[in-house]
Amino acid sequence: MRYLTAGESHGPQLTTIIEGIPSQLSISTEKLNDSLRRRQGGHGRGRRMQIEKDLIAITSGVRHGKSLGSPICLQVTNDDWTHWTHIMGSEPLEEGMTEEDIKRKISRPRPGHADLVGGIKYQHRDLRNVLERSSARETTVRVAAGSIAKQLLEQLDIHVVGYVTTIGGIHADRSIPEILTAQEIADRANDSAVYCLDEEASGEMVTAIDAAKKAGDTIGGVVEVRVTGLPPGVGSYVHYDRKLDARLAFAMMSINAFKGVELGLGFEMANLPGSQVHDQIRYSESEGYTRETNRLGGTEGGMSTGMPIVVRGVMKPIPTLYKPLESVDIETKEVFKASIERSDACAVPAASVVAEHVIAWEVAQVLLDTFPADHLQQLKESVEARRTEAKEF
Ligand code: EPS
Repeated sequence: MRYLTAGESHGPQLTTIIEGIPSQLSISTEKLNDSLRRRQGGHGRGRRMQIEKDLIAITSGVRHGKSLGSPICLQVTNDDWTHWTHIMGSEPLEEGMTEEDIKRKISRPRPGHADLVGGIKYQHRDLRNVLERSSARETTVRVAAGSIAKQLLEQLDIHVVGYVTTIGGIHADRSIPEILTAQEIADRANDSAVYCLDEEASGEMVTAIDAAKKAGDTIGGVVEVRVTGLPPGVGSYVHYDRKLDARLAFAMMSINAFKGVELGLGFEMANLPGSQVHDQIRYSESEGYTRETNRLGGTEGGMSTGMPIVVRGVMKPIPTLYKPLESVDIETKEVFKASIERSDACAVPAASVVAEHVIAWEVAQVLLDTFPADHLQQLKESVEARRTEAKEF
């Protein structure tokens, strides 16, 4: 399984082409649009989200609601494009016009963004050419690809949910998701303005976002993704590039503005003895092998244990600040203080939706590496066989 995305933030549309989804999978446009809607939400989003209404168009690979096994193409229109047709059009400039005549040319790289290094790398003197693609707008179609993966996993009783655990130094009670089902977690996250399961912390997070916005600043946070129902042995201890935990870390770090990843107790493990880190093994006829605790976050030796996967990622505060930071103009080489027109004060809630979907994609991909299948029934049988083998082992 693989996918590629294309599209600029203020271009006509975003596209993804997905390859390797088994045939015979029911694909719901409603679920796809629901994922896109959730990604657009969350307290702290800026004005751009009032312009966009992200809706999916499926243009190949699905017929009468079912996957065909051929590449699936998903497209989302940028409504803002109508304001940018001249600035972002693909046609050559009109005769006599230069890049200088185009409005919104950027020569002032924003600290913390891809602007400066991307400009050097591709020799773009108009840094808009970098900004347009490095923008988190691209996560729209990554979520769409992940929604297809989620729909595949649901058919196998594997559920993936994402939510916020920290914003701007305010922490949710980490024990809450332990006692909830995947559906309960999803419902509770949806009820919160910041997709956080802890009601009290949610309120404080909203206040913190408002305070940051008022101060012209931005704040980051931590998101957590849980995967339940994954059978044991998905991934590999044999090859470094097939390790499930390594692949999850890659997926999480591939999200715009993410700077760190941990599984289970994560970095806290540095402070604890082995006896308080590893999970003791238990056996019962009804459940097979389980672990008494889940401090390792659901993987051992690069493979799923059968316990829930618990993976967290940290998002840095968005670097587009109303409060100016110093940078250097690439034309004049003069120091300037950047002042920005439009930004999100906090996109951590939206990032929890992105994280849920990129992790779902990665899990589906590693699952299909472990159990290759052309059609859904074949995959179902392999997964069920592994569950039985694990119990009878
Ligand atoms: C983004 C800047 C803002 C965000 C955008 C990501 O967009 P604009 O520059 O148009 O105001 O709203 O996020 C999205 C468009 C999105 O769909 O999430 C950036 O610079 O990364």
